[in-house]
Amino acid sequence: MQCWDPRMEFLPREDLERLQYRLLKLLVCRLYHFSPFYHHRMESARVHPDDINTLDDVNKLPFMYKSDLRDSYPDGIFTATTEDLVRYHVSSGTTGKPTVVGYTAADLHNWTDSLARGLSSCGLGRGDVVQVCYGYGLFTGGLGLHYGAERIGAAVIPASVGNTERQVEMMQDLKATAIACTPSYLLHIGEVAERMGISIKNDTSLRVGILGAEPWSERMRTRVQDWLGIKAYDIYGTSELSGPMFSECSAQEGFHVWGDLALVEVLDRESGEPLGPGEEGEMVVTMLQKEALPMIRYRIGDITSMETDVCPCGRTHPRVRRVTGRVDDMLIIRGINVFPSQVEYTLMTIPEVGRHFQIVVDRKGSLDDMLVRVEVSPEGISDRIQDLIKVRNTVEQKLKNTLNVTVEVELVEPGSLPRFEGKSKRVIDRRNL
Ligand code: DLL
Repeated sequence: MQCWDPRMEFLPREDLERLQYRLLKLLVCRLYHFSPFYHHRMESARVHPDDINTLDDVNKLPFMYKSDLRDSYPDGIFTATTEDLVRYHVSSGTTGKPTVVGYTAADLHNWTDSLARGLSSCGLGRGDVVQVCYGYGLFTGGLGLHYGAERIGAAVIPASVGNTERQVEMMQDLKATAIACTPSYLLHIGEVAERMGISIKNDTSLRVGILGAEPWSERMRTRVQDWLGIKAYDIYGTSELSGPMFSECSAQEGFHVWGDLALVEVLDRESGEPLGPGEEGEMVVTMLQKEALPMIRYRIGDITSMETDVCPCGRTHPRVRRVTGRVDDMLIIRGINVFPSQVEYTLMTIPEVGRHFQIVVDRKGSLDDMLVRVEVSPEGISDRIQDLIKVRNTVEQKLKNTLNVTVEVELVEPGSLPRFEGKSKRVIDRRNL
């Protein structure tokens, strides 16, 4: 089995928890005494470093939110001086001011190491050729995966996004064995390859996909693996935590959150109470070793559940299940909560439905109206109107059963919906326009 840091990855659980407690205590002491922001936060929450005496005491600490980063734009809550910084990344700021993340050399080292562990646990190493098709630049995906893949001794193709035909040529010519990109971009690359007369499964050396930066479903994994002949692994992260950090291992049963670097909690969204293994709630992360921008109990807003048993691969670090969406991705349709990931999961169970869909939400009179446009798959194509009506009715019925809300379905031609090179935008909500 490939493994980057066996001593740490297989550390007995009690030792790991002891280490986490020590790191937490150290972090809290450092921030309380040296950072005016964290000092004030802890004082307001009436918590002192002396109150942190077990790992569970983490729940005495106040939460942090994205707004803390925005309000302190660009570097108001950094805990390292500019002399100690070696990199910045900046988030796109689609919902307001951008957020800036600074890194010291040690931060970059740990970030890269977390990726080296993840990539090795997906079976990659020396001799592999990793085509990195996440955006390079201010987005963390490109550079993050680039350095992670280099650290394990793989050869990197820093392809970034776009110029998709060229991507396919490079994949063939340089015999890429792995690709790192968003799941939506991989779908696009697969289709472009087919139009070029190239089957990724039969005509390339690709065997691994490191796919993340947006939600994708288990059903989509099955489809992508069957179609492209690869093993598709989920990778998760956010710029505030460093970037892509936590990926699945060969077991493909959720991503490992490296416990020496991060303490993860899954909490009930309303009460803030901790949830048990398998219970779905909001992920909250404390970065235990970050120097420039430590995050304490950061409420990322992502929804998932945690597994605390030891992974079938033997690694002892906690695992987090697929992120099904963000709290703010949730659509409320006539009072019912709907996640786009539920729509994807349901659609991917229907063979007549292709790989692409779009959700359009509008208001008709005083009622919310949800339309799901789906591309038909080759199995679903027919010139008999009755066949198409049957497919549409099946899709409507299955969506209604899953979502508990009636939605209208429109079948559209293969290739007619937008394709994405980075994160996909599958929801158009016209209610607030
Ligand atoms: O998307 C970092 C990244 C790059 C992760 C490459 C994986 C691969 P941000 O742009 O800050 O950072 O967006 C972070 O994207 O809070 C989630 O809502 C979503 N997200 C990231 N990975 C996944 C995933 C990067 N595997 C936000 N599944 C997060 C579901 C994901 N959602």
